[in-house]
Amino acid sequence: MREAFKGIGKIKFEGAKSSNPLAFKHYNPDELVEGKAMRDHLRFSVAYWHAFCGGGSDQFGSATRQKPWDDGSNSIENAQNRVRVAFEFMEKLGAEFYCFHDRDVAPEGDTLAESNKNLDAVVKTLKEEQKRTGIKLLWGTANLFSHPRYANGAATSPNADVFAYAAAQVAKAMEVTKELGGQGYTFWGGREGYKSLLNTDMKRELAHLGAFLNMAVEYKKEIKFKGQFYIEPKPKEPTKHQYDFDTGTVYGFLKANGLENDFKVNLEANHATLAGHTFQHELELAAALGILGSVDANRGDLLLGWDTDQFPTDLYDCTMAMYTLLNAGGFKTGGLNFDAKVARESIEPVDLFHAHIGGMDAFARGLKAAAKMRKDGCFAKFVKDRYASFDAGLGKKIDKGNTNFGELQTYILAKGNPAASPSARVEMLENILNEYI
Ligand code: XUL
Ligand code: CO
Repeated sequence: MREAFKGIGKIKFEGAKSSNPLAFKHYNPDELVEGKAMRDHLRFSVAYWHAFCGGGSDQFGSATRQKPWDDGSNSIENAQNRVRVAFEFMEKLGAEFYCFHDRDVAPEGDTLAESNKNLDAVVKTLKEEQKRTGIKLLWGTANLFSHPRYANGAATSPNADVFAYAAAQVAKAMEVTKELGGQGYTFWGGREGYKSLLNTDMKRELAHLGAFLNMAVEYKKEIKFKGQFYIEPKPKEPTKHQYDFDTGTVYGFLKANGLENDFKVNLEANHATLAGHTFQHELELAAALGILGSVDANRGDLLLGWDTDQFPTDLYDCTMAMYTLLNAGGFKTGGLNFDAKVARESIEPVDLFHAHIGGMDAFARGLKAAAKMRKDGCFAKFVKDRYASFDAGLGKKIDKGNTNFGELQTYILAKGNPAASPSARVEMLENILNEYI
């Protein structure tokens, strides 16, 4: 096959002093941080849909991106060729994982049987390229939101036949994910939500979603797929309200449906901010609940209220994300998947490199800063001291669940008013954080 990214070689680590825009300044894959190679901490993944399918169109204008390798057709040959281009890109970039939706990699046919056949043909090429390069599948997923049949949802569609179609599509997507050695499988509830409550039976839709995911767990066992299941929360867009609103909502839903041991969350930075949270908030809560799985690495725009999926470059965000991740023990099956797209104005193939290099360097800096914060331990010590009253005496009994309202009443009536808590030192801590960035 002809080289698609001509003139661009393997992206190398050249260090902070380099002025080469096509080199890493901070991401040095073999460098050890806390005794582990950066590549194994960060587990970078390329999102197939944005990187190789998206053309840069938006609601006001058509595609702008130059993709000289793409003949614009819906043929299997073009899809297979796109796979080879993708692996050339990932190999040159040094990304070790990728993620895809079924309909990104292979064209949708007129029937499900035809779509499955198309998928099988492209999976064959994906398998060959994985073997050739050693690049692995972080997770696979099914696109249950683009086709008009899913306009009213998939697992929460009011049409039982659409529910069945979605189940069959997910079953096939799980099978190919297994075939490709995928380490996970993601459920993003594309249109699982509503536009209007005037036409929606919410109780019934939530029950259907629970049933759908329970059947997916059953099928996973049936086909012996060992990957991790993820739910990707998002509060809105395309629907007004999406049922997988945020980590807290997803956890409640999993518990209510007996699924809390079968799923973790795949957290996306831009989805967190759409939900009115910081990215770190979502990571911290997921870690506290034991469901932190994987990350869709991107960022939103403070001035735009939708899912802009920009490449992550905010050093505070990347540092705080890595701080929470390291404190939680790091990724097991998950990774940092760049669910991000180049700007509509960034039209040349080389821009895909600039975008990913920037994201990888930003997270590498975040990782190093977070490791230093952990080594110095000043934030951890502050937090530990702040809760010291729970380490002994009555506080310890509260922590262990060994007391009751009666005892607490007697205790505090005898003791009198609590002493004022020491200063929370918000500004001092923020100033210290700045020293690490
Ligand atoms: C949409 C989104 C998806 C999921 C996979 O906002 O993030 O691309 O990551 O379906
Ligand atoms: Co995503």
